[in-house]
Amino acid sequence: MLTYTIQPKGLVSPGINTCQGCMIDVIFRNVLDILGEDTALVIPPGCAAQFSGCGPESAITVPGIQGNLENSAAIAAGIAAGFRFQGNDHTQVVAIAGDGGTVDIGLQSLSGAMERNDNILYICYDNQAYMNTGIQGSSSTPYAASTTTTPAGKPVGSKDLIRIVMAHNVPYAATASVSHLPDLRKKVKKAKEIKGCRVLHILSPCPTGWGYPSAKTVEIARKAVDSGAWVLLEYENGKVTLGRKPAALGDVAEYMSMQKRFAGIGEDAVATAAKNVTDRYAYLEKLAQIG
Ligand SMILES: Cc1ncc(C[n+]2csc(CCOP(=O)(O)OP(=O)(O)O)c2C)c(N)n1
Ligand code: SF4
Ligand SMILES: [Mg+2]
Repeated sequence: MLTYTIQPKGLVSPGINTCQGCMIDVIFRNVLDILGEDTALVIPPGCAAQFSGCGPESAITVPGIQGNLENSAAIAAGIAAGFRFQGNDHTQVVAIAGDGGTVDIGLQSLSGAMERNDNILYICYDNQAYMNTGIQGSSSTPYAASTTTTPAGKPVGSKDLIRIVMAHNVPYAATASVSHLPDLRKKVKKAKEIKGCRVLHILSPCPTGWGYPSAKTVEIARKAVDSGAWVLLEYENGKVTLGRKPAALGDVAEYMSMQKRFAGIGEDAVATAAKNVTDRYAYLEKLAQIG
C-alpha cells in the first residue's frame, strides 16, 4: 500500500482551501518565513480568512485572530498596545487583509493606525474585488473590469491606496507582487526592521474572479508589473523609490486580453486604461524625483 505524509514546512500548514492557482498562501508562507514565529496575526473575513481557520481549524502555527472587515488595523493596534504594556517590544503584530477590507471597509481604522504610527505591519493582498463573497467590485477594482456588481465594466478607476498611505507619512510602505518574490521578501525584511506603522500592498491575481487559467497567475502578475498596471515602489522616510521602469509602460492591451473580466471592452476603453497607467506612472516619477 502506498503511504505518504505531508511534512509541514514553515509556519503555514499544507492543504489550504484556496482555489487552484491562488497565491495568497505563497504570500503567507513568504511573509511568515521572514517574520518568524514571534508573530501575531489579525485576519479579517475574506479569502485569507481560510488561514485563520474555519471553526477550530487553523492553517497557521502562530497566534492569530479573525477580526472584522472594518477594524483589522485597530485590532492589530490594540494587540500591539497590549504587548507594549507587557514590556514586549519584539513580537511582530501583523494584519493581513484583502482590498475590500482595506481600501473600502477598513480604511478608516487603517488611517487611524497610520496617523498614530502604531507599531504594526499592515499587509493588503489585493485581488481587486470582494472575491470571497462572489466577486463584487471594490474600490480597488480597476477601470473597465467586470465584476458581479459592475457587469458592464467598472466605469471609474481604483482608489490609489499607496498614495493614500504615503499621505499619512508612515515610516515605511511598499508595493509588491506575487510575480516578484525576491523583491517581496526584501520588502518584508525591511518592514520587519522598522518600528511604527508599516504598510505593504501586494498584487495577488485571482484566477476565479479575473477569469484566466489557474496556471497563469504569475504570468498575469508579471504582465501587470511590466505594463505599469501595477507599479513596484518603496516609500521610506518621506522618499519614494520606484523599482525598475516597466518594460512596456502603458502596453496594457495584452494584459487585459488575457482576463475574462475585461472581455468585450472596446479599443477606447483600452486606450483610457493605458492613459491612466502612463499618467499615474508620470506622477509617481515626479514624486520619486523629489529628494
Ligand atoms: C462589514 C462587512 N460587510 C460585509 C461582510 C461580508 N464579507 C465577508 S468576506 C467579504 C469579502 C472581502 O473582500 P476582500 O477584503 O477584498 O477579501 P477577498 O475576499 O477578496 O480575499 C465580505 C464582503 C463582512 N464580513 N463584514
Ligand atoms: S477566489 Fe480568488 S483570491 Fe479567493 S481563494 Fe479563489 S483564487 Fe484566491
Ligand atoms: Mg479582494
